[in-house]
Amino acid sequence: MGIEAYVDGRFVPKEEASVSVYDHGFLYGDGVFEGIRAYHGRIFKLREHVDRLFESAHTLRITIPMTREAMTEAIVETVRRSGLKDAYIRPVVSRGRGDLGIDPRRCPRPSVVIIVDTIQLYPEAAYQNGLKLVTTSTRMRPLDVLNPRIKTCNYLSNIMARLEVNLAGADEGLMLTTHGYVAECTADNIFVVRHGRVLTPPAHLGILQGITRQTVLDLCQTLGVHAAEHILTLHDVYAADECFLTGTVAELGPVVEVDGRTIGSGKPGPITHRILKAFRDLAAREGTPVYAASGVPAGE
Ligand code: PXG
Repeated sequence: MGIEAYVDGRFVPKEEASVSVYDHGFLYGDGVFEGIRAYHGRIFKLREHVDRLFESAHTLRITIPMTREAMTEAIVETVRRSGLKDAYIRPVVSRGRGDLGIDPRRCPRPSVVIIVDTIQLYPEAAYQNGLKLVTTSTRMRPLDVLNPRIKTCNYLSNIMARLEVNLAGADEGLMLTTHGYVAECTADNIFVVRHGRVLTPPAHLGILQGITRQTVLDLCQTLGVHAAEHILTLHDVYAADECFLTGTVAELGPVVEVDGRTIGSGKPGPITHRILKAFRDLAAREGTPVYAASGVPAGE
């Protein structure tokens, strides 16, 4: 069975799935999206992702033409039709089809697309050997320009940063606020470990409030590991005992080098490994079942 995408209420083979060239998501990046994972036939943190999608759209005054329950069901159904147990899911809602002008009033109906596909994982070596980061000269866009909490289809500042990462031959890029505080990476949040304490930049600084980030903060509490939001500078990162990134794709990615400085022992640290294991255990047992409802066991 070929994979189908959901496009405005219809399921279309992925090769044929498309939106109009007049869609303002394409013309202006005027839209919002989510990146979600399914593990072993269960969708991880689905409610949190759907809530964030609706909140992002609400701030942009994009009225998603379906309820949260209908969106949730459409996501589950798109995965179910794919037959995939481990999947990457990409709901996208754009302003919709308009004319050649930015005015959203010309777009009567937002477009809703749900793409499901296999997930391209980081190689296992990245988890064993760790990632190398560089700080990018491209800063996080300030809160009063475009709030980074909104997961918009406009990723250009992150992409500008990613170009710098590629040029440097690094694995990921660390982005600072315009005041020089550590914010996040181009597609992940960042944590450091120092003297047994797990620290991550505060949400109010202007970052994407990652669902993996929140899961890690919650897991630390369960594990009895001290974790807190804290303002961080590059010095704090360079001097950390451990450092790791969090994101739906990366899960927890250990960092062993930042701007040519070795972090800690230069190997993924024990606290990072402990939290990664707890995260994988949680992801393996939690989540919205995709196949159980249709009578097909959501087994291994
Ligand atoms: N920061 C940024 C800027 C992100 O885009 C995260 C943090 C992590 O958030 P979650 O909720 O996933 O823990 C993200 C999200 C991709 C891709 O397909 C991934 C993201 C964004 C855009 C593309 O690789 N990650």
